[in-house]
Amino acid sequence: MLFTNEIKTKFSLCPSPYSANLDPFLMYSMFLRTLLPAEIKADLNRLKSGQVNMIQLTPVTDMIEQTPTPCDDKVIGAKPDFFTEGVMGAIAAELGDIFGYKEQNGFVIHDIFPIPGLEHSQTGANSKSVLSFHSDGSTHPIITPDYLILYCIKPDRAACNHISFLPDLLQHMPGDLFQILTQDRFAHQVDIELAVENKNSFVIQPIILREGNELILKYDGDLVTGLDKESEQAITELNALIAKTAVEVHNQANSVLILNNKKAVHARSAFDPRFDGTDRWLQSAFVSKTPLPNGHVIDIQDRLGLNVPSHAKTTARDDILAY
Ligand SMILES: O=C(O)CCC(=O)C(=O)O
Ligand SMILES: [Fe+2]
Repeated sequence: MLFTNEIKTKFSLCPSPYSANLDPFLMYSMFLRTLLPAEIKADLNRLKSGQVNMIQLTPVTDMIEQTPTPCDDKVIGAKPDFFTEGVMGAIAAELGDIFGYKEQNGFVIHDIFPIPGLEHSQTGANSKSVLSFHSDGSTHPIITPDYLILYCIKPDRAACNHISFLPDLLQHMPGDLFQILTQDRFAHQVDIELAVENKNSFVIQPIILREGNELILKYDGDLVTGLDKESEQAITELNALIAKTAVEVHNQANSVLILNNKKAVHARSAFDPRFDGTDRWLQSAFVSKTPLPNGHVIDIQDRLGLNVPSHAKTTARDDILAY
C-alpha cells in the first residue's frame, strides 16, 4: 500500500524520536495518524478488536534507505529523515501509547541490526543463530507491550520471522498441559537488556496468564525454565506445539509487521551478517493499548506509581532454588 507522494513528504518531516524530549515526535505522530490510508486504519481496527493477531502492511514506500545499516549502537538515529519512525509513530498512535524501557536505552524506537561480536547472543543484534521464540518484554515487572511494530528497513534473503499464535496453541493443547502452563511454576529470567540492576533476576510467573477476561502468553524460549520436572516437560511440549503451529513471515523493504505481543510469540531465522552497511535493518516499537499515566519511558525505579501485577515478582536465583 504505497503512500502518495504528498503523504510521504509529510511523514519524512517527522521529528527525531532519538531525543530526551519526545513531545515533538509524539505530537507529530498524532498528526501523521490522521493521514494513514483508510485500508491501514481498517487493518489496525481488526487487530485492536482481536479479529486478527497480526497484520503485515505491504511496502508503504518504494524509497530505498541510503543510510548504511549501522553496526554499532552508538550511531543510531543518524538518518537524514525520520520517515520510518513517523510511520511507526502514526501506527502506534492509532493503537495506543508508544513506549520504551529506560533500562534498554530509553528510546521508543529500537534499531535492530547485526552487531559484530554478538552473532550468537540472544538479542536482536544476533545474526548467525536463530533468535528463539519469545514475546517482547515478557519479564518486565511493570509493563509488557500489547502490540509490537516491526518496520523492515532492509531485508535479508535468509532471514524470516516465525510466528505462533496463542489461539492456535490452545487448539492443539491437551488440558493437563494447559493447567501446568497456567501455574507459577516457571522462572523467567529477566531479559539482559532490561536487567540493569541485577543481571541474575527472575520473575516467577505462569506462561499462560489471565489478563482481564482474556488469556495471554508470556514466554521466551531462551529465558524460561521449569521449576520442577513436570514444568520442564511442559516447556518441551509447548516448544513442540509452537514449532508445529508457527507460520513463516517474510519481510520486504518498507513492509511493516504488527503483532499482538500477548497473543503470539515470534522468532527469527539465522543469517550471515556482512557488517558493510548493507545488512538487514529493522526497527521495532512497543505499544500499550491503555494510556500510560507516567510517560512514555518506563523506569523500573518509578514502579511505585504504577499498578504492578501480582504475578510479576522479581527474585534472585537463590530464592528460586529455595522455592
Ligand atoms: O530480528 C527480528 O526479526 C526480530 C527481532 C526481535 O524479535 C527482537 O529484537 O526482540
Ligand atoms: Fe522480539
